[in-house]
Amino acid sequence: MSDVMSTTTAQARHREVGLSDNDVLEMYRLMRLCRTFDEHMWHLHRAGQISGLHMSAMGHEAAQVGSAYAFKRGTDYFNPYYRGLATALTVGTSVRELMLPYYGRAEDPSGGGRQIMGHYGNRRLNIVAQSSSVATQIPHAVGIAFAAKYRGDRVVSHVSFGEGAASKGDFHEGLNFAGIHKLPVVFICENNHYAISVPLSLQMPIENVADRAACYGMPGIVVDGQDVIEVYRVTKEAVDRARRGEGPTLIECKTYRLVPHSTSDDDRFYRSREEVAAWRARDPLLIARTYLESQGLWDEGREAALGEACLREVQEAQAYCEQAADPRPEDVLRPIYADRGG
Ligand SMILES: Cc1ncc(C[n+]2csc(CCOP(=O)(O)OP(=O)(O)O)c2C)c(N)n1
Ligand SMILES: [Mg+2]
Repeated sequence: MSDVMSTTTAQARHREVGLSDNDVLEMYRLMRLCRTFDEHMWHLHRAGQISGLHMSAMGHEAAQVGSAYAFKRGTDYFNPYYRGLATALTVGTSVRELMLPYYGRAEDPSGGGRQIMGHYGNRRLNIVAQSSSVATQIPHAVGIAFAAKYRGDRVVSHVSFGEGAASKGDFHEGLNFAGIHKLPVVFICENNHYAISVPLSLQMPIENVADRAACYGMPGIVVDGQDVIEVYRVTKEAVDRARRGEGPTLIECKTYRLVPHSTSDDDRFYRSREEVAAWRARDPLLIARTYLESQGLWDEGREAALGEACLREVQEAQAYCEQAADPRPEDVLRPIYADRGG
């Protein structure tokens, strides 16, 4: 694994890929906000203040912010998976909206208090409701891309998933269909090397998920998932390609989750502390921050101010969620079945 400094240069890589200074600062803010939210939810869970569980995006922030930032918010459709906290934030989900499901409140946009956390459905933002069953969002995203092409809409469909999901039939069926019909969909695999406790070597007999793209007639790209600018660069190319009508792309972000699978997991049983420490040295926030500093865009003072602002936003959301209303019993079947009126 290369060391943090080696991934950064004094050269303005962000401008070369079409990102302004404000864009990279915003990308870093989203990554930092996601991390703050994530750590806070972990603490709330351990303190017994939220029920259920928390699934963390820690370590995946660059893969998620870098990829989601390349899509057109308000136009494109998003199909993230349960680890997609930073994806949801980048698409425009507020911290309050992210937190409401943990409290089962009526205002939760993903299901009015009936959906579990980590299912980021949001009609306002074109984030499609998800099933908890791994990989099912892949055929959904392909169906959306098919509809867009059929109608002649210039919409690109986003879908993200883990490498474990890439072993399911949904993945192969989805990519095959998208490849045949040259659909406007970008498949983003966040390969964190584990499906809960199962290591990569027991999930697939090849090194790269992206190598499978060749079977489905689309480009397969491997990218350093810890480097937000690099992830943005390859995703932007794929999104532009899809919007030009040239078909799908499979992108594989090599990444790592820095914490256990969920608040119910203990990763000490299946991975060494040395391995975790080696990946912590390539924490995507550290890499992004080092880059911003090399560009003269960041310093200790700004870091401290951003940290405080993020914590305040998360604490305000918590205060709001604690007093927000529960769903009404009479709404229990809404919106499970279509409302046909009358
Ligand atoms: C069809 C199905 N099988 C099993 C599960 C239980 N499960 C939830 S997450 C997960 C691991 C998926 O790993 P991966 O796709 O690599 O994503 P990661 O959590 O590592 O980001 C499993 C097996 C499930 N939700 N759905
Ligand atoms: Mg995984």
